Amino acid sequence: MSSSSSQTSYKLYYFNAYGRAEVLRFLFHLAEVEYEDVRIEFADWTKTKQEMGFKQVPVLEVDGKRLTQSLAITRYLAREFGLYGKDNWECALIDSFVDNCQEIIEQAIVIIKTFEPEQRKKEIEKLQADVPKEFEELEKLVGDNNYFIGDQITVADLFFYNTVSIVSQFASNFLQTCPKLEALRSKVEAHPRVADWLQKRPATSYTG
Ligand SMILES: N[C@@H](CCC(=O)N[C@@H](CS)C(=O)NCC(=O)O)C(=O)O
Repeated sequence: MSSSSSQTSYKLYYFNAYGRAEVLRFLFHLAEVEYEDVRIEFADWTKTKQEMGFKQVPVLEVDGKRLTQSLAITRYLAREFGLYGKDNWECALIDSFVDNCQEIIEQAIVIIKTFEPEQRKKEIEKLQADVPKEFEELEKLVGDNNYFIGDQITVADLFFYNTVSIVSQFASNFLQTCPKLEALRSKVEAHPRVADWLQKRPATSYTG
């Protein structure tokens, strides 16, 4: 963990939703680092949007400096909190795993953004047909370690767990042919700090 983490002031801006910010909240909770979890109400967004970099969230403020892009923020916090790999190769393996998960998430986001009922139904069917194959590819990346890398939980495990949660809104049984991933999902969920956040986190009506 960075020696400066305990004095650093963090402010995370996102909607009152899980979506692209929840993995960041998991990271803070695992590292036991305090932050201000600013949850913007959708009704206030038109005004608040103007104050956000690239007019989007999540945005992370670190001692008053702002960072955009959820994956950049994810990696920054993982590095700060010691939840990344121990060398460049492990970090690259984690990046690859996370980026593959992100591609799956993007398919779910298409559904979240599609309001026309027929089109939405088609997008859901597409996701249900495609994601099991994509998880089977991810399964091949998981070795025989306790977690994705070694014996310690990292951002890869948290990101994967969050991906499964997002996809579960639209599909079920998609890990049926992926025993290693299913075991990883259960292990992450049973991690004491993850379990604690799952129990404590505010419920949101909008999970995407
Ligand atoms: N590539 C960006 C995408 C950010 C993004 O699409 N944010 C959405 C919420 S998930 C947003 O701000 N939507 C409101 C808007 O664009 O007005 C990232 O990963 O941070």
